[in-house]
Amino acid sequence: MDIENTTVCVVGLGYIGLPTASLLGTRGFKVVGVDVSSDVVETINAGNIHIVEPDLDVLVKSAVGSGNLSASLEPVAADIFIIAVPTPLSGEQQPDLSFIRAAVAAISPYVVAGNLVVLESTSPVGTTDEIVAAMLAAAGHSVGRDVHIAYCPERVLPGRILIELVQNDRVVGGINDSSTAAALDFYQAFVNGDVYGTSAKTAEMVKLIENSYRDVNIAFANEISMIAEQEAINAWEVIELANRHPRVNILSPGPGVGGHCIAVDPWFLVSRNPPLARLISTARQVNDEKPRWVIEQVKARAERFKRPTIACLGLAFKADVDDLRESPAEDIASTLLDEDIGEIVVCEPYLTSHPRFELCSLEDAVNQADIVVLLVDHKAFRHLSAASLNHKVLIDTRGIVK
Ligand code: SAJ
Repeated sequence: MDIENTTVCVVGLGYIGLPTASLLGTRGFKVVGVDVSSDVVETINAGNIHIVEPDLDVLVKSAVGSGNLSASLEPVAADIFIIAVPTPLSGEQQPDLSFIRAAVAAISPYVVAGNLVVLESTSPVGTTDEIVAAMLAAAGHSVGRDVHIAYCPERVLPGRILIELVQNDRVVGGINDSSTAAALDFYQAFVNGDVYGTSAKTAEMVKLIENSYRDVNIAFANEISMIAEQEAINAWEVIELANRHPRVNILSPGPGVGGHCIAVDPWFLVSRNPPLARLISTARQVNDEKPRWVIEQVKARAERFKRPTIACLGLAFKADVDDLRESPAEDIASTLLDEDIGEIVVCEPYLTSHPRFELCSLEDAVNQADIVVLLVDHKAFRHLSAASLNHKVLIDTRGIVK
């Protein structure tokens, strides 16, 4: 592929679009990133970033500085279009594909023969054919012949996005063989992992089952933790010992499943196939109900105090990120406050402020507390032991306190 003479238009400059656009820019592609927010566009054109991700600031600065990356409110003509817009859940756990529709409508006037259009947003099976290809065909484009269309799911882990964008294997699925071939050619130009070609529908389902697999496995771990608690057994020890079996690999229980992917994507499988996706749907419910179970544990422990001070350690949705999206930790701390279970003090080392909580140091939180609720396994909490917590009442939802 002639990288230097290939132009790419990336629609959506969020957690996936921006790292992808800046990576492509530093590899020599001429990239224009498109976002509906003028703040985002200005920030990026100034060489800065609006999201927190290790090393992304350096990459964006370098891509913008080299002249290979700029941001715009409107799409531009390009050889390759990448759509990386959000696909949230609307009410009743139904996927909201309006951002994809808007992105396809926005690029359609700029698409010409010879282009490749790739959807990266996590989407229900069939979206690439039924929305992207259908809309472009309805606009008069000869899809699959003149205009190639493919789906290529992102697989990167927040906190490791830049490493995983390059190292992870990728799956690309075209709406026909020539579309798959065009997409393979593009991704092989900047991915070090292997790139596998398949159909668009298969690639869409691959993405959804990856996150559903993790969700089901975590739900299993969460269910074990509730049964173990009932039996007065340490769930993490049970799982660690079971995992010594060569064919058992159970994940870790926690306060629930957060983030914008694993707590959302499995519903895309359920929504199209409700009677068939029973296990996936039940796992979602088990994980969604785990925060309430933790709250009930805290309430039960709080009964012996007149008005306990409860220290919540961590608010982020997982370890060592500042991201609060769908965070079970934040949900638990907020509910304890709403239900007035006691005085709530919060330590979240990755945030400097929070709209509901005054944040304090770990030491202050622990000193004030009658009950310590460990919600996130941040590095800063991993040295904690029962002794360092002065043997206070402890609810360790992550199983890290020694
Ligand atoms: N969690 C547990 N126990 C575990 C592992 C995770 O309770 O053993 C919880 C976390 O605390 C967190 C949630 O699950 O609340 C999700 O965290 P995660 O680290 O499992 O996943 P994400 O949401 O940060 O990223 C996932 C990844 N998918 C898989 O590992 C299959 C990532 O590769 C995807 O690119 C990303 O979703 C996405 O964008 O879809």
